Amino acid sequence: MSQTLTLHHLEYSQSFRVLWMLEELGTPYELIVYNRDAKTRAAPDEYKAISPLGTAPVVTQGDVALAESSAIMDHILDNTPNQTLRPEPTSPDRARYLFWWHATQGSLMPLQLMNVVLTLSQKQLPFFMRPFVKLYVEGLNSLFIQPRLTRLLDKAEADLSTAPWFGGQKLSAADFLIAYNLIVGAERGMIDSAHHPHCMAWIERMKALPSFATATEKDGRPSMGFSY
Ligand SMILES: N[C@@H](CCC(=O)N[C@@H](CS)C(=O)NCC(=O)O)C(=O)O
Repeated sequence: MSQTLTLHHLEYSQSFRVLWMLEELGTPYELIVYNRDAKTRAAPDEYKAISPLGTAPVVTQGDVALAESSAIMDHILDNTPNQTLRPEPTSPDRARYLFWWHATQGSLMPLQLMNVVLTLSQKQLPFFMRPFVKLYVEGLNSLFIQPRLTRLLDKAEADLSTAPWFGGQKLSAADFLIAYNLIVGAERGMIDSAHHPHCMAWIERMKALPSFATATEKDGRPSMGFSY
């Protein structure tokens, strides 16, 4: 595709993944930054009008308007010659890369979202209902969410103890995809140095990339503070 790719970036959102990967690739693109609604923190109406799902990220290129982080990142990589952010199908790292590429959006993000939605929903309830709902939420957390999160984070720890990146020996698109989840997770206490030292060291390696500094500058915020 020869037309310019435009990233419509919603501040402090999952579109940071795309912004960060584009900065890492160093290929030309156009950037339009949108602020969240000051009151609701949702994407503004002008943003929702562009995105097929009303969510961030979205890119436009010619008459294509594409949503979904991982679809967008694959689309960008498909159109970037000589990039090295996906291990070749013949690479010994390929299976590991595919696992994290899909597990991030298919398993990790839904669990993190459920956690947030359940926590937030309790705050909306009338005071007298809270103790009952709290018990229900704790039950869901301990029966369903936490065991699955623990298995995933244990696997992340184990994998990062054998090779430095989620895609194996080389930095890959999987690192830029899962970075959002793990940085937010660290900010909210889901992972910490005592239990997940390899994940925390990987976050430091990611933040040391020059592309992190340029992407955060373009995002407009000096430090992280993402929301879903
Ligand atoms: N699975 C989607 C999730 C997109 C999503 O939920 N984005 C949030 C931002 S982090 C959003 O658009 N929130 C603003 C809103 O819903 O108004 C993706 O990876 O692109």
